[in-house]
Amino acid sequence: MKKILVANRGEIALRVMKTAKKMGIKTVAVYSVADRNAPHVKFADEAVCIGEAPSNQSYLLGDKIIEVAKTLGVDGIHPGYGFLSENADFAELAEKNNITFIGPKSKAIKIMGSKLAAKDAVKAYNIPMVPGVDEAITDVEKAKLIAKEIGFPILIKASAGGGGKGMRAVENEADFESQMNRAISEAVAAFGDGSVFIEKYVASPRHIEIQVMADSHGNILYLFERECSIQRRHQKVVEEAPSAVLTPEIRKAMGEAAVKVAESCDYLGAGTVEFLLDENKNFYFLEMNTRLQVEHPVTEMITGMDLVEMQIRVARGEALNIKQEDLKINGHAMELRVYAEDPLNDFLPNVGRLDVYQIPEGEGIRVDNGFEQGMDIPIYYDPMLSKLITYGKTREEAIQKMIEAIDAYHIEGVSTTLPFGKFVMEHEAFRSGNFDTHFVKKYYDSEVLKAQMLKEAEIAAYVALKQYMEDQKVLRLPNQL
Ligand code: MV4
Repeated sequence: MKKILVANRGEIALRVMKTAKKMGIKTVAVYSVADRNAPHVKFADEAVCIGEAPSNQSYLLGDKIIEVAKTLGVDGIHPGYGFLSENADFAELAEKNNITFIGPKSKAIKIMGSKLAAKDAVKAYNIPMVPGVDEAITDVEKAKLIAKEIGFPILIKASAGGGGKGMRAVENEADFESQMNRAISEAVAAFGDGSVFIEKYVASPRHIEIQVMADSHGNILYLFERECSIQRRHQKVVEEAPSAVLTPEIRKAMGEAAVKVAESCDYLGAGTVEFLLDENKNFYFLEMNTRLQVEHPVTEMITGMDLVEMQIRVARGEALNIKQEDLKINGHAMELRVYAEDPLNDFLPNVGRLDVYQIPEGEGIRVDNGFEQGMDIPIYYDPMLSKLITYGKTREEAIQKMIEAIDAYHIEGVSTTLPFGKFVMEHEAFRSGNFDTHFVKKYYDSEVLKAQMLKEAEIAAYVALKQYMEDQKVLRLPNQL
């Protein structure tokens, strides 16, 4: 593989290109007119404008991207996350044009893109799953009987949904039929597929996912877990590895289950198997994401592996050169997603110009960033500016480092989730490790954050004033002489 096109933008496009460069592989950026001056465009060896700012006129134009790749003699396409990364037709189109799609085969993308197909694929592999049904509901009365059997509350989920889209909780039998009908019509409207199924509602779960990596020679590794329970409306905000609550035994059992999920769909490359962990530490398979995930850096920090390098190697047919026994967890990593959103105003996107933009650096700090001082944040895409990742020997060290790094991250011009990240890092429930997916809903209060921020601003003003007065003494000296 001599030349890779990165079909993405922002921090992930840069992240992928850096590894390609390290491996001696040339890079091609594609970009929209809104990203003309973006860092990923400047970093690439070649760059081609593929259209207008809206994604559906640029980053989602699979045909156009393949045309660019062919014209420039590209032999591999890395899709990053989002956009075309889990589009089976795009993966297939690349392969049809003799361009390696750096990801799984389209068959695996298709299977895991449908929750019911995924359940069906893993059926023979003894993977723990939440009690429920494993086929689309066609008979509401029959479904109601099953719901009564497993006990309310239950969840109705759209097979084509994912990441929380197309989910509906039902508290009791009386609501069952109307909720079911609503769920079906919503699923038809959102996904063009009205297949829904039901599961027992796990009330206070943790979201724990396992990173897997598969080559084309039958080897599949698990690179341990990421804890992703700190999320807001299905948007992850803080991730960490390892999880504060997994025992070595549960970790091994989940890792081996994840490997079997990968096996069930003949997986290739980097993938993530999502599980729910209930209060009794029972785990249940939820879904598999067939892409490199946003939060992959925490796994890289604790394993010392470069996941993009591994993706490229297995995509070009190399066998994985390490065994499961070679992989060890080393230390602890934390990630905060830095969004241009206002935590004091219901996390409203707060796009504008980055008047000041200085990222922290130092030992144990990694920032996967896609922006520069002076840039405008385009309104057309996800408002994530960067990922702030910290590393320490222990969880406490990683948290402390994160607080320091947040303080050293200077952004003016837009509101960001940095203060929110600090709120999480300082919260007792987070520090103790005793939290679940309801953390933000349960504990976050913008008024509390506002008070904290005011207090900090006040202290900063006093410190500045004191310094000013000290400086005056020195400055006045010559006059007094
Ligand atoms: C669940 C659940 C409780 N019980 N399934 C949300 C995202 C999608 N991947 C699955 N999700 C859930 N499925 C059962 N049977 C609770 C959630 C859920 C959740 C999961 C992970 C992280 C955050 C979440 C927030 C709300 C609900």
